[in-house]
Amino acid sequence: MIEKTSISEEVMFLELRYGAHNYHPLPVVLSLGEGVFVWDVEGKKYFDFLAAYSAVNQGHRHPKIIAALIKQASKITLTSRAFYNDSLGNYEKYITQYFGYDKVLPMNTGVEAVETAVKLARRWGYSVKGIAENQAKIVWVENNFHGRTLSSISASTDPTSYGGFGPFLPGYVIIPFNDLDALEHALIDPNVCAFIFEPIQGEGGVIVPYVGYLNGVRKLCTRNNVLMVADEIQTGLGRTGKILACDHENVRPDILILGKALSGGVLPVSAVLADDEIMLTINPGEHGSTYGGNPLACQVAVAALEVLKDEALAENAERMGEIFREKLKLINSPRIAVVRGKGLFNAIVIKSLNGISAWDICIKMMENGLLAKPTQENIIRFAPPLVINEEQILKAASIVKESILYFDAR
Ligand code: IF1
Repeated sequence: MIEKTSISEEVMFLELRYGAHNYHPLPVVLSLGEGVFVWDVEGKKYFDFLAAYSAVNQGHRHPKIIAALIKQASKITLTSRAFYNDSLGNYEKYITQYFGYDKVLPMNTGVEAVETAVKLARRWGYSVKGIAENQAKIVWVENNFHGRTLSSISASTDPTSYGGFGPFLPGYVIIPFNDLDALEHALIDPNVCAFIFEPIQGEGGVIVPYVGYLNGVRKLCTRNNVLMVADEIQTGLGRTGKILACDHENVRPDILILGKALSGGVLPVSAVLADDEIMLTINPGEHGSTYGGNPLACQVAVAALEVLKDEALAENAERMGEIFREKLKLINSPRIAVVRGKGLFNAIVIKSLNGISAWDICIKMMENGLLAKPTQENIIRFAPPLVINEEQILKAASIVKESILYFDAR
């Protein structure tokens, strides 16, 4: 008798057979999401503790965001920037006043926004700082993640990201993260136009810099006439307990990069914010994108930003994150090397004992109803939607505890 495969197995086979093998997903097939929960095709319910890598901060299918999507989808979705549309100007006014910048350049994916920031920084370097043509340098930090395009992987120190894709973009200098001496030394070079970094390193394993680092970066960039560029694609929009991770030290980057939760997980929306001295160095026809600033994205982004503020999601992330870390630190297991994070951007570093890996623990958590995924082999990142409440965070913490202690008991 032929074993009837489950729906999940059939779906996973389709991806194996017909899709590129550029991911190794957890063996779960999702088909429904609401708030902090997702359901698989067999109807099993899970806590979503990845939130699509912080793109679903407002929770799956937030009603206000979906309503904005449906309303605009019934009018017009895409005009291109060859013409004006009646959503972009209002969105530009709203987001620039929300974050306190003169202007915004709308893009789609996070990496496109990073590319835009690189081009803006170089252009500013040439036309304002006076760097000689094609001599501009950009300083990045080790263990960064800024996306998968050649210009972003040219900054990567992770062979999994850059291996086999060379040659790489010139003019990049890479220094250690969380090291102001290294930054001070790197910025002496008058050809440096920008320092681009994540205020907390996500893919690097939720690496939180020491208090004062962001302030130090701000001072060194100002002193050396170098643009401070914060990639807040993952750390921004409430994730770390403030609207921006830079807000923890009241530091204002010269260029702010946003993405992911800017659309609440509904469609790709990213943005680069800067003041006129930087933004107006790019002239008509010198940069753009087919979908950048489309009316659907504009309406969804306004709703997504309103939800963050109206529901005080950054403040909730602060409170729920405290509770979550406290519970994780109480788990008495030799497998837990470190618990760290800020707001609802947290991770545990796993010690691999008797051959049990972070992946094995994620599989056990999946069986127990919580989805999270390892990064850097031995680190499990926990990043639920910011709408999570105390009852849910306590339940999730108990699932993490039960799943880790399961292996200690064997
Ligand atoms: C994948 C990682 C996270 C980002 C920061 C730019 C981008 C990202 C700080 C590019 C995107 C995503 C990409 C996705 C998985 C996820 C990820 F594991 F890859 F590293 F979140 F940590 N800056 N991160 O985190 O934005 O172009 O993807 O919209 O590539 O597997 P994007």
